[in-house]
Amino acid sequence: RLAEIGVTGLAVMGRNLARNFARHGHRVAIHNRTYAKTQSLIDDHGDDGTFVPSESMADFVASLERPRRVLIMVKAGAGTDAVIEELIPLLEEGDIVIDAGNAHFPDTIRRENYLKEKGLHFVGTGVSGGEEGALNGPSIMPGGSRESYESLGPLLENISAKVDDTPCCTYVGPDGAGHFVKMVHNGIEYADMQLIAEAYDLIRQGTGKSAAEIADIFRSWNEGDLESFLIEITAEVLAHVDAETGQALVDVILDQAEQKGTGRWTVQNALDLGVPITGIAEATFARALSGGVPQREAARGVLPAHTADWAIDDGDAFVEDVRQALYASKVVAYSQGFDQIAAASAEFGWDIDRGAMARIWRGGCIIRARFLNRITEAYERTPDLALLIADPYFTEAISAALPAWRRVVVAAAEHGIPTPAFSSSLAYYDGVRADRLPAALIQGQRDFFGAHTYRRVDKPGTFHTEWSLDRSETQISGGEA
Ligand code: NBP
Repeated sequence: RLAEIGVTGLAVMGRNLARNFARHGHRVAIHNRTYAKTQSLIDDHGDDGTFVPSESMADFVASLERPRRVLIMVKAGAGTDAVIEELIPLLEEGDIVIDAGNAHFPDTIRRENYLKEKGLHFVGTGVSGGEEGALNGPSIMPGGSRESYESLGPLLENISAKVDDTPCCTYVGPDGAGHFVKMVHNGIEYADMQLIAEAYDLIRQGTGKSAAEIADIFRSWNEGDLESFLIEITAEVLAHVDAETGQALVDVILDQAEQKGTGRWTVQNALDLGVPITGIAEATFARALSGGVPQREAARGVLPAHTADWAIDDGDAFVEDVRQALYASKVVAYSQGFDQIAAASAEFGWDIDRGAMARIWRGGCIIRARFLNRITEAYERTPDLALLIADPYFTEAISAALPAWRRVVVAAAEHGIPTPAFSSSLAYYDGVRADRLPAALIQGQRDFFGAHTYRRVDKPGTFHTEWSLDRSETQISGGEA
């Protein structure tokens, strides 16, 4: 019998995805450039289900039923292109090539176009949840043609995480849509992690509590609105004691955050689309700042703080303020991420259902969280919602948290605690709700030095003031309607 799906690329991710398919009763063809990995999968986990191993790509392809479904899980970039080139001559019209690696979405658009010319379907899919998710149920975000989803979707839904029996996998949209949504997911993950780190830092510096005590606080937060995978693992990390020194592990880890680049892609794309995703951007820059060793060396002990001692009378009240500030900032970061998805969806014609994206992020992935249900409900109430935080549920929730949020940002500024994500989220909130913004002055300045023109509040058209002449105003375009 032929295999239903094939997986090529059997490092940690591919190996676990193949095992996941096998455990769900699918016959899985397996292949890896270096055969040893294929053999070790059979040796170690052959009893997970039915594997059909092949040494050569030709045998691998020949072992698949038609239309063939070939899932590539190799190192993103040149590795993916190399495998695609190898596959093309072996495949036939209507076959489906799936790239489940972390591809950048413009590459996915390019590959989809290229394979379409050859009569092949190309599905770029986001897969989140790391090693563990790949084995036990990831969140899956497939793009590509709807037609390919008919044949592939049921298999992917089978192996995905389930929340209330609903698969954390759905069709996202054409060509690069799936990888795009995965990219924004990762950006949101950066923001969420930075916000949690700021909350921890505020409590640590504000109250002097130990890492272990703060672990208990995060454990209790995980019972409420903030319940999520990231809060849960934060408690685990903070509670962990280093075996060598007996100190909290977090106190012996070097404080320089690294990144693989998806946060950077998210911010670069947001700049291209002109969407303010301040939470994600600040989180990405905060990692860069932490790794900016020469600058930190030059500043340490030299730049003054001019802060007074921080004496918090009521530690519990402060911790509760931080919890509320964290929740409000987090909602803003997600709201911004969903704005980016909406903007890209319009730009690329993807027609992405944002509520469905929140739904498939509820399980399997790193940002899985209880409050994603509230986001899905908000987009179900109003599918074309312009601003997530303007949905009544979130407006109310942020309104309740607002006094605490302002207190926390003030305290952080007064005591010299860097809270770029908390502070910028609050600035975004105040900016987006403002009746008038000082952008009017910026337009005036632009007109002054560059004759860039401005529009007026009281009549249509564009205008220019003759700044260097008599300062009279000229109408440049538009006019009485
Ligand atoms: P790696 O990213 O470490 O890639 C190793 C695999 O790529 C091996 O199977 C290797 O074959 C193969 N490969 C390479 Br490298 N170059 C190749 C080429 N030119 N032709 C054919 N095969 C090639 O594996 P991974 O950590 O399992 O990640 C796989 C993908 O999943 C990546 O895109 C990664 O970004 C993504 N990822 C996602 C998550 C997540 O949470 N979603 C986590 C980790 C990774 P070999 O054995 O012959 O060297």
